[in-house]
Amino acid sequence: MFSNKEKFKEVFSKKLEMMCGKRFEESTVRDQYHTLGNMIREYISNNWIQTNEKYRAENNKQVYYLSIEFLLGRLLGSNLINLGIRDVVEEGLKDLGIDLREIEESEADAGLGNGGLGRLAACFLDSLASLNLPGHGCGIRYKHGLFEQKIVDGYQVELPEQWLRNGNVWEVRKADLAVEVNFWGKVEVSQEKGRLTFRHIDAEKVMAVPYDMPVIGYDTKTVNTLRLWSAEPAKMFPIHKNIMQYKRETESISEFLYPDDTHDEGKILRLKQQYFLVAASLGSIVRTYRHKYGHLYDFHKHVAIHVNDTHPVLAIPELMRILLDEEGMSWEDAWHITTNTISYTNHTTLSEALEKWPVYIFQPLLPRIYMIVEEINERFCRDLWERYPGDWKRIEEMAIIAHGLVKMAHLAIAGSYSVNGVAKIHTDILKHREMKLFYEFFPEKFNNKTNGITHRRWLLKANPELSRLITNAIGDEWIKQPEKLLDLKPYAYDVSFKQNLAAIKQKRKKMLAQRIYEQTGVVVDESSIFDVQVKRLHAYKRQLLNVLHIMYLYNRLKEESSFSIYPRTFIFGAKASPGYYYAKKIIKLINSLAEKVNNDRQTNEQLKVIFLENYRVSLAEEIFPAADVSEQISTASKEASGTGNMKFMMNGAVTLGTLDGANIEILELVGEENIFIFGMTADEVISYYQNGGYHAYEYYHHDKRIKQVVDQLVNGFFPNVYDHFEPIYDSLLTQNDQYFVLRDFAAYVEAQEKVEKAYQQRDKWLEMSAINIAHSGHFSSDRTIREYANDIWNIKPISWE
Ligand code: DL6
Repeated sequence: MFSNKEKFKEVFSKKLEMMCGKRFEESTVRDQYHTLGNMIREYISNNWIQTNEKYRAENNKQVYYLSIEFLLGRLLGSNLINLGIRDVVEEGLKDLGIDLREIEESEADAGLGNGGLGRLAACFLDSLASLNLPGHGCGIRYKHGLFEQKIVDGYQVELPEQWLRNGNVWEVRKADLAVEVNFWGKVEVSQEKGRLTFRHIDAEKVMAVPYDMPVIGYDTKTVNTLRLWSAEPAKMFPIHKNIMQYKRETESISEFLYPDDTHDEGKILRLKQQYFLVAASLGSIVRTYRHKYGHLYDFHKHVAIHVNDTHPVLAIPELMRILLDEEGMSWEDAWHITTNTISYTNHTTLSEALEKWPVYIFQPLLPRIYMIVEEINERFCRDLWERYPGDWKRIEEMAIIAHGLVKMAHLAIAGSYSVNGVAKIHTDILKHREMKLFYEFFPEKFNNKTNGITHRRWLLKANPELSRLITNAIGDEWIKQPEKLLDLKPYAYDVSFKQNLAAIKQKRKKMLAQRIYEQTGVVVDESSIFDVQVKRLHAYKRQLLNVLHIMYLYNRLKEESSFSIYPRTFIFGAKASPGYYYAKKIIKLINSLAEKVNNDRQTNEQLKVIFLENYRVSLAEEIFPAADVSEQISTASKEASGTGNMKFMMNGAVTLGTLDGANIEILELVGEENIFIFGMTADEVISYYQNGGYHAYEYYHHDKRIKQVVDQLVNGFFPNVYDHFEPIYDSLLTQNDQYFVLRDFAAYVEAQEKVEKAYQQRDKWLEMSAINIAHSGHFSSDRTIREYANDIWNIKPISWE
């Protein structure tokens, strides 16, 4: 049906009439989207079946990637590209008077994630399938993804997201593969045939119903599966409970994506979500496995289970439970299998994000799982005692359960065979600081896997013009082998290549300017520098530093008649967790600044501030190709890796960043002449923390520029919000600026001046841009996934020959 455009047109119009029950001429964009989506599903179904048959028939080891988040974005466009049928479809639709882009834009973003962690999981799925690797995603089918952000009067307002409102054309409900998950109740212990037996009784049962989504590889027959679990009432509902209440409580498990990864609310629901994901996924993995192999003694030889951060770490006690209680194995055998099956990625060292569950919540909700965690803890502490006899302090610090809390990262490390960080510096901080004691005890488990992004979505799909330019220069091998982008390096000195590069950037800036106008009503200068900071709003990411610098520029433009700048458009996009008061203040601050600056006729030809609401994957695809400057200005040591930095780089933006996360690896690749690095190092930051911080007041008093902008937060500079920014002011002065905003201010101003100068040397700037693109292949998630496959999971590609 996609072999040529005539065939496509015929099938498409017939199918549309059949599916929608109306004449083609009367069809809406939604009808067209559904028809096309269904055609693709039909088209890939044979490959999907064959891939699964291969996995069943062959003895290839499989990996299951368990993640509480998969931030997929829109799927139509990337599926068309991966299948190599986008051109046929586009042309066919054009003949029918339909714009494919309009159809693509009608698709809701599948926003089942908060930010970097969830988007990484989505990139990994794309790479697994494209590399023909047997890897499947397991997640939750949240009815509502990450909230929709509206900006009202400068404030963030959250609306429930509705990605399933018009159905999900990519999913298949598999009700016959549902798994029962048990909560609450108690454990009955008895002696049977000379051994202790544990039975979880009086449990409240929930049905986990899988919805499978195809993960289509690029230019291959491999179609892997993302299995998302939905919570539904079980047939046997608890007799002691009101049925409506039971239904509500059950369904609430998969109703909302947990709004944040750093600020815990609704603890019981969150823990329920975690166990739900784990029990459903393991239940189904083990069922498939038993069907094929019978017993589970070689489970770890055929199956790898990866836990993406600590959220799915209950996979460890759950696998133990299955092996002990269902398979009747000894503790030693079960532990051997479990600790050779599970691997774990750490994504943060922020202490508030390291999950700890109060025992008083954990134990009653998951009584048998808690018993197993207790036993794991006891045995682990005994091992520690043997190695460090008498060192109570160390054992207390490393214990899995201590002071009434279950420490999930400790459980993850003790119960897995591999622990990886997501950038070199992050892994070093884990090994030598945050998880130092664990590294000393289990040095062989720790390893680094620097993050990556799928170049298919973030370059091929998001920036087709740039992709064509690259292909014209170096051929199309880079699409399958992104490291080949390095062949572009000589083109950084090629005049005509750079002219084309500039023209493409300009085109994308024009498109973004149009989007900005539609969304905000503000006209921006398309030839200004597009300086972009898009990411979750968090104090450590320091959107505030960016804001204070803009205020400083504004002040100078107002006060010094001889001062001028190269026109600059500062663009922000960020969602703040609904409960994160401070972050919401920063959003209001950005919007207040935008209002002030954009409406000042004295300055607004040189300076504009834009806040694009509802930052999400599809908007990101419009922003990255249009960016000149990529703001990666977190407090050194705080950003584990960052992946936005890689997406900007791949689209030719130049990084302005601190020595943090993967910025350091970008620097190593492009060289210091092709990046703007400023600010404190991680060692400096950490040493300040160890010595009780620094004196923010000194910077405030000694640097007039700082004093002025900080005072402006509270002195009426922002009309109508007189005391609104006091908490921000306090965070800098009263609370001594824990993210070193004032400390790094001068260095940031200086780096920004360098950026401005460099941008005006057009030829040099384009050279920097091209060098960045050339080196970005290293950050393809294909490289990252190959490293996971070879070093951690020990999985091999399947062959279609
Ligand atoms: O590894 C993906 C991504 C990193 O790039 C970011 O630097 C890091 O902040 C993010 N971590 C989280 C933490 N979630 N929890 N817990 O999202 O992971």
